[in-house]
Amino acid sequence: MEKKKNLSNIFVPNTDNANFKIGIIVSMWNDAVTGALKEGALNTLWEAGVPKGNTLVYHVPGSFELPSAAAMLLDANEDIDAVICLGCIIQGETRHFEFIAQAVANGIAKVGIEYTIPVIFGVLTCDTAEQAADRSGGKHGNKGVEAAASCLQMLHTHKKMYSKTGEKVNG
Ligand code: DLZ
Repeated sequence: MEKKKNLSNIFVPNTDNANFKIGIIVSMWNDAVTGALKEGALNTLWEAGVPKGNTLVYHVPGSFELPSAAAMLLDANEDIDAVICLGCIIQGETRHFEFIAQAVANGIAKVGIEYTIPVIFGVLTCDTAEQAADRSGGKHGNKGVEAAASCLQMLHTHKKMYSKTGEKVNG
């Protein structure tokens, strides 16, 4: 049998997650794909012990709106510990793709730096709809699962930084 490359096979911290409150912003553009990303992200968080009541989902029209929605959410809710942004940008006939992808990547990075909390880039940038399907529960895994795993890893790293308990390396 062909060995499938599954990028979702990454470490998911599964202890001490019960107090995390996580916002998930989902773009409605290519909603079959982003719906699958959302499902992957939510199931990963819940299976890792984040209570269902601590995962708050919001929808926006397209990926371009993800960074501003993440900033709005953090502005409105001081108790949110992290935000996962989920979207799917597919190459079309015009230059929309490059402008949107660049703005979204830069915007999401900027929100994370400004608020100094994890703001995760769970946005597919694909040439074709098939590539997007392969990465939203298909043969290349589910980017939503990876986004949730990255979010939990970053939350634990953040916690260690703020409690000044980094790993000490002897040598
Ligand atoms: C306009 C547009 C286009 C052409 N393509 C996509 C896409 O592939 N993926 C996506 O998430 N959004 C797309 N959008 C919508 C923009 O992200 C945005 O919602 C609109 O330009 C309104 O600001």
